Amino acid sequence: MKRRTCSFFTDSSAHLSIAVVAALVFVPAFVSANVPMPGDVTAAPNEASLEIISPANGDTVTSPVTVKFGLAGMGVAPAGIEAKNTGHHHLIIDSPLPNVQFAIPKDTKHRHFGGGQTQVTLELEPGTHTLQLLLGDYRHIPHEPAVVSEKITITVK
Ligand SMILES: [Cu+2]
Repeated sequence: MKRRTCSFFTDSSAHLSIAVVAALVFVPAFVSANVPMPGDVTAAPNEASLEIISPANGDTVTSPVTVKFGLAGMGVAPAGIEAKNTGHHHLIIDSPLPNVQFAIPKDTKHRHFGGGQTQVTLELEPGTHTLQLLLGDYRHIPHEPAVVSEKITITVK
């Protein structure tokens, strides 16, 4: 009797291990894609708008440059906080708009302001630079419709 129980347990653990290995192999691939499931997008009101208050498009500035973010029709909430009609700012520097179906990349060209900041002071090399704002939800995924500013070009002396 004891032996049968033991053998059943061993058999069941083996199956469990296979399930765990399968989960480890497949789940990270799914998570890294970070695509919201259908119906799981965060809605933004149609009247929401996002702009770079300063500098202005075409400005010539000196580094460091303070960039001020202007959001209307929605509120700012820190990353990780799910609240209706809110999001946090992302500044895209010298880079095209990322695919808005995915979580926004996080690197030197895609800066996240997950603390709810509404401006940043940047050190920029002399030359021309492009700046664009994109709002992300609590998971860093753009809203539907995406709340995005015009892309501006500035020159740093
Ligand atoms: Cu973010």
